Amino acid sequence: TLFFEAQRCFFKMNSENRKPFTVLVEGNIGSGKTTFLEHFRQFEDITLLTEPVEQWRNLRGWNLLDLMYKDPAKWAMTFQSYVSLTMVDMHLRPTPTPVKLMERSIFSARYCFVENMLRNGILHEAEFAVLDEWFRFIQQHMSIDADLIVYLKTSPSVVHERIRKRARSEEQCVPLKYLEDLHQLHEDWLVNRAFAECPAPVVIIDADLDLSQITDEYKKSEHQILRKAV
Ligand code: DGT
Repeated sequence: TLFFEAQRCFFKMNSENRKPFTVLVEGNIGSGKTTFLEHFRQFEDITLLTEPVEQWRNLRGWNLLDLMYKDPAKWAMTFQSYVSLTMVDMHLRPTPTPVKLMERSIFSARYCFVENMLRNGILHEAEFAVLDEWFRFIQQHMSIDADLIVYLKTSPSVVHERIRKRARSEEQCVPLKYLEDLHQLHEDWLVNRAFAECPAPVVIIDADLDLSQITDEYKKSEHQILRKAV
């Protein structure tokens, strides 16, 4: 019995220490990341980490997302440092299942949003330097690896229209140019590989399709995600 007990403990330790197969769901604002994650709610053995945006809208009663959109020069640094914290929290969150799906990551925060804010002068170079040092430190010292990236690829004009329709109050002044810039940065990061770091293989999904057709598109990626769940 001692042998069996030891064996049981060994298996338990092993399954607790085993890292989940981690999938990052990426794409422009309004590309349907939340809908994609919700599609996988029907399957067992997957942990879904959705909507960090709700935390950004309510930190002890403060709506950081709104502050950032209303006065970016003043609030961008504060907003991005909180985004980094919520992302690290998701990356490190212990997961009881063999598969973990995350909406966005610390990588898109750095390579798309922070990069964009640096390029258009919203972040001072000194502020950027601090955020980038944090990013590098986190990369070196914390376990934030991913196994697969699902890139929900869209056209800026399509997401612009979706954002207008969903009417999230903070986003009413988001111009098409902003979505075009973010689109290009997603492409540079995930398709053109312009940044040193692309943390995992990328699956591209055509996310311009509307809701009635997109389920078929989502199904195409199911096997890549689910076969890891066994
Ligand atoms: P979905 O489900 O694809 O429609 O996704 P969304 O649009 O609900 O979620 P997301 O993360 O693309 O964007 C949420 C809002 O937060 C959006 O107004 C853009 C903003 N946002 C997200 N991440 C960052 C970031 O790292 N920096 C900045 N400045 N804004 C961000």
